[in-house]
Amino acid sequence: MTSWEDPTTRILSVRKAYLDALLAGNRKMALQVVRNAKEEGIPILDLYVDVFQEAMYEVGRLWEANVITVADEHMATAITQYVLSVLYPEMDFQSESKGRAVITGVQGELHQVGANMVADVLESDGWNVRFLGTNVPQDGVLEAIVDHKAGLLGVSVTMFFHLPHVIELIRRLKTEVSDIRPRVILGGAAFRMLSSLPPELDGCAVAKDLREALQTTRSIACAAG
Ligand code: B12
Repeated sequence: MTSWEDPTTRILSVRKAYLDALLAGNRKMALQVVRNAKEEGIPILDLYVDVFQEAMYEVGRLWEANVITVADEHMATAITQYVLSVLYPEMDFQSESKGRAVITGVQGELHQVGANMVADVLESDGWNVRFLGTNVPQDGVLEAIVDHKAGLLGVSVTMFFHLPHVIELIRRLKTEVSDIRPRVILGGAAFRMLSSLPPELDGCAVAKDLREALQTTRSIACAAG
């Protein structure tokens, strides 16, 4: 096998080409890189985690180091959101239903890309998903859970300083919503860094990335029958 055929080398070169397109502000090129990779048979999950997520983390490092501007970072996010929206209707959707889910970013949280990816991939895995976006007021999340009769609530938190909002949301879910008891899965950068959950979040599942999110939600769907 040449190094070009090695899947690890290949995904790294796709990531580099995608990142170059983001930094050049070239939407068409970003989409083309992804389309070529899909045609070569690179699984969508690998594209989401190993290309989009890792490229965005690199954008964050370059921004923090002042190598790129805040406008470059916004542009990279806009391009990634554009690419996600093009890929979404092209996904393979499982016909067998796993249940109903609400996915949201917590109140105050402006980071949306991770939650968006989780919503799309869970939907393609058979969940009937309502994706609320991010920075959703708690009342709105609770209403959406009741309205959608959700068996699963996924909450995304990037910034540590938003943890009190998720704690309050879960407290209100337990005390104010009586007839629906969705299982809760938490994710986002804040949970990637926490070594253990605060006691108020006992009973919630945590996923560090999309792969773990799929594994955990599949076992939740099995347990729910
Ligand atoms: C784009 C970006 C922004 C954009 C977001 C726009 C948007 N529409 O999303 C804007 C400009 C708004 C922004 C603002 C800020 N940002 Co910012 N941002 C980023 C950046 C570059 C990329 C984020 C991203 O898209 N990541 C890619 C996604 C796919 O990764 P992810 O969220 O981790 O998601 C994966 C998993 O965590 C998991 N997951 C995520 N959500 C969920 C949910 C569930 C239910 C599950 C199961 C799993 C799951 O699955 C995903 C896929 O595997 C990051 C860099 C980074 N390391 O992420 C900085 C970063 C997160 N931001 C940072 C900072 C400091 C800020 C600001 C405070 C800056 C400021 N001074 O204003 C504000 C805070 C805003 C707020 N109140 O929330 C820091 C945070 C450092 C820290 N931990 O303290 C980072 C790390 C940049 C850096 N290197 O310094 N940001």
